[in-house]
Amino acid sequence: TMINHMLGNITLSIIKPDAVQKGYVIPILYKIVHAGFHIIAIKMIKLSKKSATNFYTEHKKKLFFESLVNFMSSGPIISLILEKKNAVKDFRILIGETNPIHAKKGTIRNLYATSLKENAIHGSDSNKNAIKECSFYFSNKEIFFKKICN
Ligand code: RTP
Ligand code: MG
Repeated sequence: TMINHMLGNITLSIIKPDAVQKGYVIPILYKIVHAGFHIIAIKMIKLSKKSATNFYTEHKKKLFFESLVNFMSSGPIISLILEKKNAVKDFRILIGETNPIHAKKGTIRNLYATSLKENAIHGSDSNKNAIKECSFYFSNKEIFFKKICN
C-alpha cells in the first residue's frame, strides 16, 4: 500500500493532552513546519483508555503503564503524520529527550514539557513503528502524501 512506500520518510506524532490543554498546539505546529516537516494528516481526538492501552501496548509490562494510559486518555490530543526525508530520526532530534530535564535547549520538550510523563509530544521510534502508528490513527483516505499525487 501507499503508506508502506513511505517507509523512512514519515513519522507519527502526537501533541499530548498536557500541551493541548496549555494552548501550545500552534507554537508546536509552527516549530514542526519550520523544521521542514510536511503535515500530511492531522486530527484532534480524545483517546479512550482502551485505545491508549492499544497504542502503548509495547509498554504494558512497565511500572508507569497505567499512569501513562490515564494521562494519554485524560484530554484531547492532536495526531499528525509528518513527511520528510529521515522523518523518524530528525523528528526525535527536534522533540528532544523523553525526560525534559535532559532535553536540549530549543527542543520541543525543552520548551513545552513539564515532566517525564507530561512531556508534550510523541514521535515514532523506528520506521517500522511509524507505519504501524500512522495506520493506528489514520485511514488511507485521511493521508495526503506530498511526494505522490493524491
Ligand atoms: P513517546 O513514545 O511518547 O514519544 O516517548 P519516548 O519514545 O521518548 O519514550 P518511551 O520510552 O516510548 O515512553 C513512552 C512515554 O511514557 C512515559 N514514560 N514515563 N519512568 C516513567 O515514569 C516513564 N517513562 C516513560 C513518557 O510520557 C514517555 O513519553
Ligand atoms: Mg516511544
